[in-house]
Amino acid sequence: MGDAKAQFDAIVIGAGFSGMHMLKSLRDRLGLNTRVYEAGETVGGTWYWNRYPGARCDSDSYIYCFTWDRQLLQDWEWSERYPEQPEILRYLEHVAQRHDLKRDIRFNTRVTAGHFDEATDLWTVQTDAGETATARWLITAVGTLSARNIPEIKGLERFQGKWYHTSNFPKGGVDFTGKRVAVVGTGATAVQAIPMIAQQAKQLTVFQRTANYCVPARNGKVDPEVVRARKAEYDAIVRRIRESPFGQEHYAIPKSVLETTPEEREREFDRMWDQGGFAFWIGNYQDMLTNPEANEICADYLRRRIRRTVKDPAVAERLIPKGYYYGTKRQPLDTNYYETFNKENVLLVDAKTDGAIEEITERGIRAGGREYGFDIIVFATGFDAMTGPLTALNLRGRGGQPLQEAWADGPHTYLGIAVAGFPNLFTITGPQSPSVLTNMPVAIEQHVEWISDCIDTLRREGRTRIEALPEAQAAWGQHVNEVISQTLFPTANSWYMGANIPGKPRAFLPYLGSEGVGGYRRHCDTVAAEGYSGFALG
Ligand code: NA7
Repeated sequence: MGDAKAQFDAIVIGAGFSGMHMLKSLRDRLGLNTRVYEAGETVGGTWYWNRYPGARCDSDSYIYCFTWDRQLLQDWEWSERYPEQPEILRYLEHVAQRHDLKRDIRFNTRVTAGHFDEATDLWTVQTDAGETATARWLITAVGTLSARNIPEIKGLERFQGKWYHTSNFPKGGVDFTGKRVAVVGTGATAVQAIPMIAQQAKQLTVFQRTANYCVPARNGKVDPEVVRARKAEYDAIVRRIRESPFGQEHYAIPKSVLETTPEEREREFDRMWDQGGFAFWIGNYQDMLTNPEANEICADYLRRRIRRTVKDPAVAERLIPKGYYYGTKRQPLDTNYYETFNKENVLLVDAKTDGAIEEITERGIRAGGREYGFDIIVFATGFDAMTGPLTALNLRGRGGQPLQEAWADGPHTYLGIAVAGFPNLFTITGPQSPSVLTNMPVAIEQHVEWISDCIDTLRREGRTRIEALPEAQAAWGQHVNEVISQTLFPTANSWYMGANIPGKPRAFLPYLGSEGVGGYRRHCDTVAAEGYSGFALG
């Protein structure tokens, strides 16, 4: 306590899935004196902050967890296919206790700046608690969707009701009973929250800027026989997800949808629809995300589903996405999302047909020239994804160059894990790594393992510095862009493209790869086996 100029071997920023695993690995495997700084009051990261009603993971729980504690895979019992936020937070608390992690985490402490000293090869960071600490290795574990986006809509400060961003709900929740509520946004978060809020609110008004293609999550209890079988073959499951394209047990159908008969593909679509989760998105025909014609066939199925579910045809038409290809924005998973618009107390205000939000007034929201009155406004307006949490750290590399400046025209990284000009900095699930296109824990574990092995090697070789070479970084950036340009992804105004944040440079933020996170893992392993090719070691 009170160590004004503390010294560590490694500093980790963030104590969610990434930071907890990184601490475990550096401290208990490598024996490093490690300090973690965490802005929240406890562990959990995303699962600490996102407490909106209906918040749950979108990946199956048996693979949305740490796999490095094999005994815990046997011991832990998830209550549902996709557990809710409080249960995931309880799980992470349990892991923190089981591995005695909290003693090395400084909570309620935000890193406000950091700089690399070229003379000593050390990072120094400052915190909002007035601490200064140095370390050889600086590892960011700040998440990809943690810098919240509260849109600059004129008049918010004069609103007389209450307002919340979904990633900053009060602990203990919000009672919507008898209230007139607005939800702004219809992304994956809103799709989870809207059916829950609609059950409580007197009147719920949803402000939609872009309609989304939702597919059913199909949450529920998992058959105990299935749970037992999975536990019996966990080693094989872990091997499979680590090698898989998306860290999931979904694999594309190795066939063009254009080569199928209407009956055959309808059967497959029904199967994926009934299976729920990401099956329809990443387990679909292999050309769905590369060929406009193939994409249209899949989108047509989803449009028919919306029309079948939503009773008012005019509302259904407004809920049907237009102007972008299915799957090029993050797939929201729903539980009664479309059904919710059949309720008497739910109103859809669509920017394209009813008019966009113009301003926030004392009483509510003005859109399309009409004022809607509210007691509560919920902003489900997303995040400054992937780069936002990193540029907020105010990191300065060689010559005092700020990261914000190095990334002024978009992120530049080597492997999404290192940045030229920022030696000894590792970015877990950084931009240009698979991260958000993957079941997150799988992407995280690959990075943590690779970083640990790297630091271990450098220490054994008596080295004090590793730095991405600019030419390796440039080649990686080119590769990331080449891969994605073969797909339909860059055509959408998605947060993957940075398009949700006004003024953000347009660049595809994650790395798709030809073989996804499995192929990426093999590539990173090759880089290590080659003595860290593409890096300068000192
Ligand atoms: P998203 O997916 O970025 O969704 C945000 C929603 O808010 C989306 O519908 C946006 O419309 C809308 N939005 C954003 N800014 C505005 C303004 N200024 N006015 C009106 N509407 C706006 O965030 P989520 O939190 O739902 O999901 C983020 C990720 O968390 C998710 O993908 C999972 O990986 C977990 P747009 O589509 O940009 O037109």
